Amino acid sequence: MKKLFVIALVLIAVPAFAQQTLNYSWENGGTILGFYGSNLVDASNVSGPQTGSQGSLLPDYTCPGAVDGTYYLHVAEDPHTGTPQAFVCWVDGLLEGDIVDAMFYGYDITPDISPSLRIWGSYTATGGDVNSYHGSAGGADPYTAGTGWDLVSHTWTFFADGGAHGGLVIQARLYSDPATSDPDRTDYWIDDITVTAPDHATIHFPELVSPVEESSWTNIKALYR
Ligand SMILES: [Ca+2]
Repeated sequence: MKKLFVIALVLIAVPAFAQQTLNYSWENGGTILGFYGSNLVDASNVSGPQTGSQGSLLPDYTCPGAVDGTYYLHVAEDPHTGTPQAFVCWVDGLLEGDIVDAMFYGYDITPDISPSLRIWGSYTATGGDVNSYHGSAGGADPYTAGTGWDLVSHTWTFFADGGAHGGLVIQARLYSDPATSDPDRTDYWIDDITVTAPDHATIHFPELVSPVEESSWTNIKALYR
């Protein structure tokens, strides 16, 4: 009887799928996997102190450097309009009911007011790529707290929509002030994303794109002239 009880406890303790947890903090020189909004601009891999704009209502501000390692991500909203999204991770190969947990740091020095960031998600089509948008997956209501490098996190229960959805994009959403019609721009910094997903899924983070891959055919020919 006692042995049966122990077996039952073990069965309860084992999750349905083994989980994997991966971390990425832009140390490979990557930027973003994609974006939404033509005003998501100047995605770049940076290091050390960075000074940028908070829009026309607030003075410029300076991020002291990476929260983890040496490098981190910079993006900007220019001009202010809508809610631009930077795609910082893509989890593909997900199944109905899978649990995906993600967190990253966004830099914010203004408590309770914009500029701020949020963590959000969107679905991608089964068999599609990171840009095969298939609807919002929701996200976390809280914004970055405004204390410097602030952690935002969310847990999604994957909705496969009968097999139409196969992946989840994890986004950094940008909220500038004023939300529209600002003559200035707002700069944002992001670092240190950690994602947990089932073993059968694939977690994609930004990679360094080599100059040759980015070159036009003309430039490639010039390299070998
Ligand atoms: Ca880093």
